[in-house]
Amino acid sequence: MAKQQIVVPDIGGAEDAEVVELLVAVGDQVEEEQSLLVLESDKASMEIPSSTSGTVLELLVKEGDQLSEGAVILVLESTDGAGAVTEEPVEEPATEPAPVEASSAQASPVAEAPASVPESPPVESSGDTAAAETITVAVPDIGTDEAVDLIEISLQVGETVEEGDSLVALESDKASMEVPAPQSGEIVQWLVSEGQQVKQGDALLELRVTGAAAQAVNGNDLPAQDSAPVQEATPQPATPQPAAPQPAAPQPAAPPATPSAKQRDEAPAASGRAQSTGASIYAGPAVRKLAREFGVDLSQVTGSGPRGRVLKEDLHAFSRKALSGEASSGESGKAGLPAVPEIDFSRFGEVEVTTRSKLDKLTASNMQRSWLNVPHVTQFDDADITELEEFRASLKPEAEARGSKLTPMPFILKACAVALRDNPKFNASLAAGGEELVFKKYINVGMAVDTPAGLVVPVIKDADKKTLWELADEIMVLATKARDRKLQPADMQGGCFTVSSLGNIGGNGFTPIVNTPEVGILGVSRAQMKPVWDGDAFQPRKMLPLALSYDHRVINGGDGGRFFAQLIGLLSDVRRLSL
Ligand code: CAO
Repeated sequence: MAKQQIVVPDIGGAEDAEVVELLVAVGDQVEEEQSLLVLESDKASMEIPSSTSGTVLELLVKEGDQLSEGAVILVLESTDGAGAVTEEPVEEPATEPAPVEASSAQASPVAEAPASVPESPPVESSGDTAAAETITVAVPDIGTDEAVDLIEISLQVGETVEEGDSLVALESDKASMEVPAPQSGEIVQWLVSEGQQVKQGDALLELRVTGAAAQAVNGNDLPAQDSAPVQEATPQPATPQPAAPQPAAPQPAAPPATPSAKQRDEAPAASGRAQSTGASIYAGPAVRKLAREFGVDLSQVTGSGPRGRVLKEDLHAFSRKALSGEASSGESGKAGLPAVPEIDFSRFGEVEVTTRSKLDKLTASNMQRSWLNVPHVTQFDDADITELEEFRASLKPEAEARGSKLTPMPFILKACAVALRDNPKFNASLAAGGEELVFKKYINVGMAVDTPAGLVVPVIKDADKKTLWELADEIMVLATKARDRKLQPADMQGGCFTVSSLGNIGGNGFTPIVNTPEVGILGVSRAQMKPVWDGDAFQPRKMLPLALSYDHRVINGGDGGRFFAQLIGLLSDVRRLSL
């Protein structure tokens, strides 16, 4: 066992990167390559992996601290026999940082990164370091000879850049990377435009470098344009670099790649502190920096760029909306909910995109409204419908003679109506912002019907007053009207409670969503013969799985239990339905 200090490795020259998340605590056992913390600089978020395995003895940093290369993060009691015994900061980091990645493969549009980071080409002084000089910056070695998309130009003509500032973002099928400025200077002219495809060696822009920074370049085999020297920049891949042990070696002249352009890290919240929601963002450093300055949580912004990339315009539009008091953009980002990132599924295989029907969209929005507004509780139980089924079978000839179809549904509707009558809270709705309860003196039961066009819920009015035959006929009429799209709005209004039956389809159970402003819904699954213990022996009984969901703002567990017990009792002994 040996104590070993773990330090911040080479993080691409980033100074004072902020500790946005600690991933380990004192006493934790960590493995080699396990991430210890997340650092965020202006350009990147990156996870810092452990260079060895061991137990965390001391944690020397906290969230919010600002760290640079070489800073001691923690002391490990190393379990790696080969690990050096040292109390000193290690000379060379054993691993390179890995950028923060999306938690799911789908969330990350980046599959893999170039295997290695090319160094900048050697640069030579022009000899006259005080003079301004224009150089042409070209696409550096990007790990492929293929053309890649130029998806973002970060600056405009006339703007000045510091060495290392992002100039453009490039994207191939496999990776996304930013091309940083090889030197400080002023943008003279862009030689490319967004959306264009470029390859290694293509001229990107002319940059006027001044003073001591002005340097001519040779040795890169790139044709000079307009007699300006051409300089390759070092690309900054957006994806993890291989975290392999590095021998002690002098640092390259130019900053090594830092993870950036297309990484998906956590956006800073309005408080300026990164959120740990796991929401992943697709945005370049320039946009991230701007978001930080605006105090905008990037996870709330819907990207309109290629593959959902958040653009500066998106950020401006978001800020305008926020200032005017509107909710954040994106359906799923409303009411402060973290937005679900849009995924380009076609990257994983063939897809077909269709427009959703109005009914589908309406159902979706009703479901979401109910789900978000109603504190749901769902209880489960089985009703013994052996006798109900015998009774139903005995009525089959009569049903056929009447031109009727007697499924379990009319019995279930009737049992619900009786239980609603005896448990009036289930037949109520909240009103006046939750200050009042409206008890309905009518008992109308909705019935979910699955149609090719979507889900509809016609309502059987005064279900308590109708006979089983009347209910059976009305079920048939309403289900047929629903499937033929003949239902009128009035057919679907005035419900007090809903029954959703998947009995003809299958399943052991499901958790139905309350059809608010109703407060209860019954989910019916497929009845099955089961062995049931009667005290002396197992008996074959037909058991009907039921799920009762209710709005816990109105219905307490006791209310739910009583309603359910009565319902189960009624279905188990249908003679009681007539009482
Ligand atoms: N267990 C076993 N068998 C069942 C059953 C159950 N719980 N419920 C119905 N069945 C049987 C019926 O008895 C019938 O068989 P027989 O013809 O041999 O008697 C067969 O399944 C077909 O029934 P059905 O679907 O025609 O009639 P229904 O009265 O049971 O249901 C309706 C009518 C309109 C509710 C139904 O057709 C339907 O659309 N269900 C889907 C509802 C839905 O989508 N819910 C989910 C909403 S949330 O997404």
